[in-house]
Order: sequence, then structure tokens, then C-alpha cells
Amino acid sequence: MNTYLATGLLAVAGAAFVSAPALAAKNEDKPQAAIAVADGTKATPAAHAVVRFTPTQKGLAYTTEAHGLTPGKHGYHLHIYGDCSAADATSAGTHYNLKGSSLNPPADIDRITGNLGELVADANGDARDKGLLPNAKLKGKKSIIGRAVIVHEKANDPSQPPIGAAGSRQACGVIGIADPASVSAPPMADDDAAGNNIADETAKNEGSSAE
Ligand SMILES: [Cu+2]
Repeated sequence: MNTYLATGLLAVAGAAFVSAPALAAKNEDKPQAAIAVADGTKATPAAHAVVRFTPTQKGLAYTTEAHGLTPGKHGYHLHIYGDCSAADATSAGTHYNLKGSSLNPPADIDRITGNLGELVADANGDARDKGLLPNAKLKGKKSIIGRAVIVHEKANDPSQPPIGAAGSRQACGVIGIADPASVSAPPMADDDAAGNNIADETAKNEGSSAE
């Protein structure tokens, strides 16, 4: 084989081997997506929910699929500790507030900033939801990575801000870093094209609070 050609091929092959890991290493330290896989607590073992988060300029967009829920509304929120070890998931602690303290919420806080809204389960126990969490991030001081998603027994109760009364915890999942390829489709893209905008979902979240 021509020496120059062989050398050239080796160089190309070498570059390919070097560049792929370098790219992966760069992304590895820069979360581009997150996921929480919530499993049922002891009292509701069939409950299951998957929440996928992707960053947008306005906050984190999320899409949720759940099944095994009792028919009806279920408030669901971010909680402060990524610890689902307790049989009733109380180990996940209180709500995770994206503004100020979670353990000692500011006196003027009028809603749970980590409120994901409500899952509305059909007769089969299946639910889908989507929304936007304003100010939420995948990195930095108020990163949601390592926190928990809790699906509650009941609907959010906006008459009881900021802690509300959504009842017991039916599913709990820790939020981890996800392969961006697994959540590559922009969750809100189709809706944006159809004219359903993110602001509606934001307003929904801002208007409610819960346990
Ligand atoms: Cu909650």
C-alpha cells in the first residue's frame, strides 16, 4: 500500500477514535436532559410515572406518562430529597422550592415553585401531562438533579397555599441526568406548532399549590 495513503488512513481513523470520546466527555459534565422514574410506594405498588425534563430558555419543559394510578386527579411536585427509601416516601422531605429555602419557605411565597401540576388519570389509571417549570435548571444552585418527583393521592388544593393538601405519596422517583438522545424530541414542539402555547401550562403551575 502506498505509504502516504496508509498514513493518511491511520490519521483519519485515529481522529475518529479521539473525537468521539472527547465529545462525550464534554456533554457528560453538562446535563442536557433529566428523567425521573417514579415507582409506587408500599400502599400503591402499581403506581408508576416517568417524567422527562429538557431545558428551554424559559425553564424546564417536561412531559409525563403515568399508569397504575387511581382514576382522577393527582398533584405531583418536586420534593427536596432524592430519597425514596421510606415505604411511604416521606424520606423525600418537603417540597423543593426553586426560590429561597425549601425547609423554611419565605413568608410571602404563594405557591410551590416545584409544582408540576396534576396528573389526571383515566378509568384505566393512565395519565399524560406536560408543562414548563419556570426558573428550573439542570445545573447550578437550584438544579433539580438529585431531587425527587412525588405523585400524590389527591388533587392539589389551591385553598391551602403554600403547602396545600394533596394527600399521601403514591409514587416517588429520583431525578437523574438523562441521555439527551432519549428525550431528543422537543416536548413542546408539536404543541407550539399547533398553537397551544407554553404560557398556558406556566399559568396553570403558577396558579396552584399543594402538599
Ligand atoms: Cu408534593
